[in-house]
Amino acid sequence: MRITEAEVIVCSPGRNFVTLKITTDDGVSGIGDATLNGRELAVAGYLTEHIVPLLIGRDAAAIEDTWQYLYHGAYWRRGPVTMSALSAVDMALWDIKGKALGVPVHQLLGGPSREAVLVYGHANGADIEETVAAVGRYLAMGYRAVRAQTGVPGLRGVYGVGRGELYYEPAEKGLPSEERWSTEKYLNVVPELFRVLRETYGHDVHLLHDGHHRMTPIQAAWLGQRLEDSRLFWLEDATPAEHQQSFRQLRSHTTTPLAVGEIFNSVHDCSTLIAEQLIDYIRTPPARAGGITGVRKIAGFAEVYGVRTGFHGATDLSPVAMAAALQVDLAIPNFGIQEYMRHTAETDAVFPHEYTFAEGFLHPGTAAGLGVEIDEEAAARYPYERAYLPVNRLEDGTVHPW
Ligand code: CS2
Ligand code: MG
Repeated sequence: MRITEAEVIVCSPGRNFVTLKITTDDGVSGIGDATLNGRELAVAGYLTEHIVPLLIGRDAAAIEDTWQYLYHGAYWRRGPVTMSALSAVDMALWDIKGKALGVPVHQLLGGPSREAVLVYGHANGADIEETVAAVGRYLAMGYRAVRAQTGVPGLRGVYGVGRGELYYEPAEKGLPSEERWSTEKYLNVVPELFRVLRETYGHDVHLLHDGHHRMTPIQAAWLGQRLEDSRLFWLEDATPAEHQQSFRQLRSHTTTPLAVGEIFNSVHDCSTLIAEQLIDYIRTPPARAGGITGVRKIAGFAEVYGVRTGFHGATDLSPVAMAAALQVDLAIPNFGIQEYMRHTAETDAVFPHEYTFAEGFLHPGTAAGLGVEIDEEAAARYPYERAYLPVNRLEDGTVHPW
């Protein structure tokens, strides 16, 4: 089965997406998500100019060899642009293999290890009261796990708050907006938020929180200690993880479970975190790590150390990325949870898919391949418009992780 065509489709049904479609001489085609929020055309260009010429004529069935060829062949390996492009190629080839064999991809990964995939939603509000009410709405929708993010008195724009009830889209058309941040003001609020949430909803629901890379290790340790009685499912991105060793300090101070990895793109970014059991969940999804082939390397390594997965699944990962993640979620033994930020109706119309939500779980469906398609005519109705993620600054103007 030879690759005869590879097409990069850029569209913007409410937000920008980049999709790679690979077609073979048997007429079977597969798709992969290549969206990198705020840098979409960098990946589209990498694919079009440097990857597509290498794909034509290759054996579509040789997935691992293609992965190694594109990973090592670049020489300048790793990095979000390179690995987002490789991720799209890999997802598309697994999609083709599943379709050619007439089975959903998880059947090629050892078959199902569970019936369905536990997911978490995103509740947010301008203050504790609003956020507690929003969590209640998610529980009423059947979610068994909810992430809670609240506004902070004295701060205007805060990560994770105020982008709508079901959809949280941080990227904005035009030049980057600027936000102001104070970790001290943030730390005044978060322990109380989760105390009230536990008082209101008890301990039978999973609660999660995203620190979004903003605390120093010792600030994160302080917060982790004060969240222990609230028994979070996880505290995510508590401190910037480029410096993996900083998690030794954090881990030594708190038993609050830790998750990290949505901005990683290879097992090398998290090998210390996993091997020293400094984290409980690794978040690097198929869209970042080199597709299904890439995350299998990370998940297999993590299994040895008792670290579970919790793949990133925000709105800027398309339904194609979600479908690919669900195939892996269903099969691997050390699955933890799947993030599920819903997409808008216009996005879902461009990417019709099999997966469905029911009572707190996603069910990937039985379609062969990944279980998702792209409606190219619908996609053409939504032209790309450059958009950027916000830039964050401390109150004195110093740039700070967003
Ligand atoms: C967040 C994301 O979902 C999450 O955990 O970290 O919303 C993240 O901010 C976006 O994916 C960035 O594009
Ligand atoms: Mg996050």
